[in-house]
Amino acid sequence: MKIGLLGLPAAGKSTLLRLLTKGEAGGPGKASIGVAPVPDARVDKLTEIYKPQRTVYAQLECTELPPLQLQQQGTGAAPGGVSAQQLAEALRHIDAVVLVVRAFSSAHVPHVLGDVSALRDAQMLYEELLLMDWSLVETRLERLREARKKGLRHDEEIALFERLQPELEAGRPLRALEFTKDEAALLRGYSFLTTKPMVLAVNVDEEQLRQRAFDGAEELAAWARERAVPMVEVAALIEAEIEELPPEEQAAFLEDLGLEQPGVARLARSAYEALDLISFFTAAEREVRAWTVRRGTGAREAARVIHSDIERGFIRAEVVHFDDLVREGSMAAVREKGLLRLEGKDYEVKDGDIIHFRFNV
Ligand SMILES: Nc1nc2c(ncn2[C@@H]2O[C@H](COP(=O)(O)OP(=O)(O)OP(=O)(O)O)[C@@H](O)[C@H]2O)c(=O)[nH]1
Ligand SMILES: [Mg+2]
Repeated sequence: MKIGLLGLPAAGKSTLLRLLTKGEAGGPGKASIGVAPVPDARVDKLTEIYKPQRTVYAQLECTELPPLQLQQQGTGAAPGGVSAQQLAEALRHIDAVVLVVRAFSSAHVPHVLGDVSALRDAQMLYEELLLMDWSLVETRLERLREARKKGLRHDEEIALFERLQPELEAGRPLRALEFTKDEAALLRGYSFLTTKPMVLAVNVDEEQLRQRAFDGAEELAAWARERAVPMVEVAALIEAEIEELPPEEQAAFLEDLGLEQPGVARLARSAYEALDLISFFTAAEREVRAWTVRRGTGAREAARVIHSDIERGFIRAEVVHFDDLVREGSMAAVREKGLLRLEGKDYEVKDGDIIHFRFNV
């Protein structure tokens, strides 16, 4: 699963990527792709219980997309950068889009449009995605109509695409529309962009973070809510500074800012949830670890994310839910109360299941 950071130039994408990936990516001279741990209080709790040699959080691959150039918006400004087509191509390879918009003001970093408006920027990015899909539909329709002149029928596809255009023009992403099974199958062949889940990251400065407000915050929140886009505020620059501190000092700084956890942690979590991913855990003295599957995955298939041998040799899954373990306090108590379940290959894994797989190879 890969998430892509999309934004105007200097919105703070690289700073965010560096934070998300704990310095693996996004720095000067570093890759623009890296792995972000997804924070999870349940994993912390299991670590407390098991005191393992190592703890591994769920992970998301994160990448910075080329900045959206303004000439793509028809304003004729800003040379350089990649073409709209190259950007669309880069976007096709990602599973969820994080729209990064800037609310911070800075004399050192001028905004490409002169003034700062997070709402305007969010709208611009959103409309760009709609436009890219609209163009894809348009190109495809032209080809299909040409083919029809030569006697080739593609009536269903033409009807579907003709329905999509006005929806996209009205600002509705394909994600919000309903399709029949056949239509959905047709669409899957195209990797449209507005079918992907989106999260909005608002990059605020220290003052805005302390005030819990920035210009236009309410309008932006309403805009995001109407589109069912989760919105997360992050203070990229300060959080990056806090990251540089020794771990024991970090908590005090976060607390001073009124934060329970860094904004970037909430961002990773939001993206994970927007992708409809769930975590199951393996827990032992050696390692406590969160594993990622799509909601609805069966036990045997889930075993594959650990190792293909476990999937192949699957016998059964011993499952206890995280909540049950924490309530009972220990695995021994869980067993005693009969809360440890034996499940077969088709058992649907639930978010928060702690699983021990029995297998032989
Ligand atoms: N004051 C302030 N400056 C910030 C903040 N976030 C990022 N910056 C600065 O803005 C500049 C651009 O940040 P980047 O993270 O490189 O932004 P970007 O979106 O990756 O930029 P491009 O890749 O060039 O499009 C850097 O000088 C950052 O230090 C912030 O929250 N507050
Ligand atoms: Mg950058």
